Amino acid sequence: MSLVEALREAVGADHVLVDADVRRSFETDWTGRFTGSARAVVRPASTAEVAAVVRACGAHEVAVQVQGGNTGLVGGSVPGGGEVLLSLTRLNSLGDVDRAAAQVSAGAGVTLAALTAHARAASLDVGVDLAARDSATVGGLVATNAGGVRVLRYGSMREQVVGAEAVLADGSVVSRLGGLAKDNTGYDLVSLLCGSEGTLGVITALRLRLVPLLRARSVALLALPDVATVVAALPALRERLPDLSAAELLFADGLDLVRRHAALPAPFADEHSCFLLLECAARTDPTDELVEAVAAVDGVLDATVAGDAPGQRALWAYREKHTEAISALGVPVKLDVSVPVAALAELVEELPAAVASVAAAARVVLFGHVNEGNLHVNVLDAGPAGEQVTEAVLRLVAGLGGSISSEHGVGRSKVAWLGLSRSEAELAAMRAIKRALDPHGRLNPGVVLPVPVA
Ligand code: FAD
Ligand code: 2HG
Ligand code: ZN
Repeated sequence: MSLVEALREAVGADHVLVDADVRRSFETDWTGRFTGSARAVVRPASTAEVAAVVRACGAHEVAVQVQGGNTGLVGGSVPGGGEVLLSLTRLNSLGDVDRAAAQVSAGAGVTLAALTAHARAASLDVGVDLAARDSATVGGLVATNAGGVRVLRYGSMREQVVGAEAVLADGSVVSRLGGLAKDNTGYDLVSLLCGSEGTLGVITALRLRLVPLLRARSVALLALPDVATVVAALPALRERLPDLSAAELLFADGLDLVRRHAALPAPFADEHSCFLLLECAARTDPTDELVEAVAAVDGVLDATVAGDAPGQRALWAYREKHTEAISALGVPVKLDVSVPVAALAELVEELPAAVASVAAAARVVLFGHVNEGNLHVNVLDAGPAGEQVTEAVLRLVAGLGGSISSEHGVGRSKVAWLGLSRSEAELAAMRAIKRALDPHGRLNPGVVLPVPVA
């Protein structure tokens, strides 16, 4: 039996897409920077079908490219060339919310928006939120250990995971969906899958922790002179605001770009260079506590607080529209780094010169999640110097004791630079784990680790 015949037998002929035009949207990533051709796109609807696909690919010695919502920003969701692309969006079942445990089971292909709506209907909420919520799937969020705008309060995606079901490279299924709050029975395979970017197993379902639904919100946008002032304000803000859920950093050039892209008004009468967006969420209106805390911040040049939902959405738009506004201007070199918070001001100060030293005409747009020292570095108009820009930025970050990937993952784009953030001993341990679980290198070859996994 040919591979395509075996795939049709596994998932049904309607869900094996071989036509080049139909495959195309699956083969290019969200940024438009990464593309690769797949032998076929396969759309299974159950864990058993995923296992059958993985076994069929194994029998034909063909690799598998795993894909959820294809919103990843590091090239890890599209083929290198010649793989079978396994799209998981049909694994979209949602279990009843278990209110006693504050947990829910979800198929890997459920979008973050669908999960959130489901949790909220049961008066609970999802701890993670990010702008790609309408397309990003829970499988992808766990596979990348996504962060987003509420890490400050609830942690990254790993912290929301109670259990998982996954198909391993040999087609076997591991399943820990029982929802036990305590379970110390050896190696934590579920945790290992978090952040493994599809290289150790195909996640098919998850058991997720939910958080209280806090309906009362308040959002503030502060203008401040510089990053050092923002960072200096953080400890007092965290102390005074037990309901603090988000602290996001913006700069004038990014804000201008978003305003032009989305036709938004200026937030303040005067021009300012640096902005901090804060959100508090609570059971009762947190506006007064937020206003008092903002008034006590040293160095505030201007501030606006929105207590009502439309005003809050308007302030969040300045932050959330950065990614699409940047992409509307071209394909950026997209870097996602973190440094110790104490080094963030130094990083922001040194970045433009580091980029200009290798790409004089490049335009740098910065924003990020300030509490975690997480800076998103988007470089437009780098021309042929994309790799030099990457090297200059990542070496600067490593020199400041930072990470070359804060929340988006390694994907294909950071593989060559992993040694800047991981020691040789760590890399050897990672390779050993990969070889043990995927000895033939069938799952997402070229993602996280180079091929061959020596
Ligand atoms: P994909 O893009 O399809 O895949 C991402 C990786 O996970 C790939 O390596 C893929 O092989 C693997 N994978 C996917 N599904 C599975 C599965 N079921 N089993 C095993 N492996 C799998 N990220 C953040 O961390 N924080 C943000 O704030 C944030 N904001 C974003 C805003 C926008 C506008 C966009 C476009 C992206 C943003 N992202 C953010 C990046 C992206 O949304 C996340 O990385 C998300 O987790 C990807 O989910 P996905 O379903 O789209 O996965
Ligand atoms: C965000 O925080 C995302 O909005 C996307 O992580 C970052 O576009 C980016 O560089
Ligand atoms: Zn981010």
